[in-house]
Amino acid sequence: MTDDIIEQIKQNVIQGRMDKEDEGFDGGMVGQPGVKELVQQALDMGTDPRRMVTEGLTEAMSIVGERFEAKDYFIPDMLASAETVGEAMDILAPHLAKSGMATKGKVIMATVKGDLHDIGKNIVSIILKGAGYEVNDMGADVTPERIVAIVTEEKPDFIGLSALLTTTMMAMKETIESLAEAGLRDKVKVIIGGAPTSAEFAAEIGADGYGADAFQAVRVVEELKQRS
Ligand code: B12
Repeated sequence: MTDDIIEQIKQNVIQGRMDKEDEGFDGGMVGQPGVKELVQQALDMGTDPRRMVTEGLTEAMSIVGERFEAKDYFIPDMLASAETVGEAMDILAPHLAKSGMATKGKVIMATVKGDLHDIGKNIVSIILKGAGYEVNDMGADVTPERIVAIVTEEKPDFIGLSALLTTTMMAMKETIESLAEAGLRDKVKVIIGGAPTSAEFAAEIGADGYGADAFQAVRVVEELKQRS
């Protein structure tokens, strides 16, 4: 029974079905319970919320990631799945805290100073959250000073910086320099992303990693965790 409902949660995340009104990626699923209803039902049955996260949500998102890389899924499909995970995590969060499930790490996400593009950064935040990280999303146009302040206060494990403009990419370098000046550079790993950036640019400005998309963001964070 428990295995069944976890499998149903997984399949409905893959289908991007938030609730019973949704068609699903393959279509024709209106009327069947979606992720919201299934997660609530599973909690009512006493299912371990940790299993829902690891065997349901996380496994589903890695399949969505594979489909995205294979170009079977496009951004709206990936977003629909990611949003179901976000919703499920909101329902599960208080139960996870009670069950003592530690998050995999804390990530601060921000689009850098001068840049208002936040769609990609929002996707990365949702996918990292779905992968089990605690994410504090600071929004767009975030100055180096605000990043230094939040790192001092919240002591995150990672910072994810996003930039979509060639003119704002350099604010990433500025942010890293400000962290160094504040004596915080070795306290936090910095990963970057956004269309004009690259692994070479990351190395050039002294970032710890680069991700071309949200799933690579998860991969880079996991690799950096293993190394530290
Ligand atoms: C939507 C959009 C806007 C919207 C933004 C709305 C919003 N809330 O984000 C609005 C209309 C506000 C806008 C404004 C401008 N825009 Co605009 N915009 C775009 C557009 C069409 C799509 C960007 C997008 O959302 N892509 C989809 C997301 C999912 O992709 P993504 O951001 O790359 O994110 C993925 C990866 O890069 C990665 N990633 C992203 N961040 C991070 C972070 C980390 C840590 C990691 C690991 C990975 C990662 O993962 C994400 C998910 O897979 C692009 C063109 C394009 N086709 O890309 C132009 C574009 C980025 N814009 C451009 C420009 C010039 C502007 C303006 C200057 C226009 C103007 N003259 O006013 C302003 C600047 C405003 C500002 N100060 O920021 C140019 C940039 C050119 C350049 N090389 O600098 C582009 C490329 C259009 C063009 N071809 O000219 N824009």
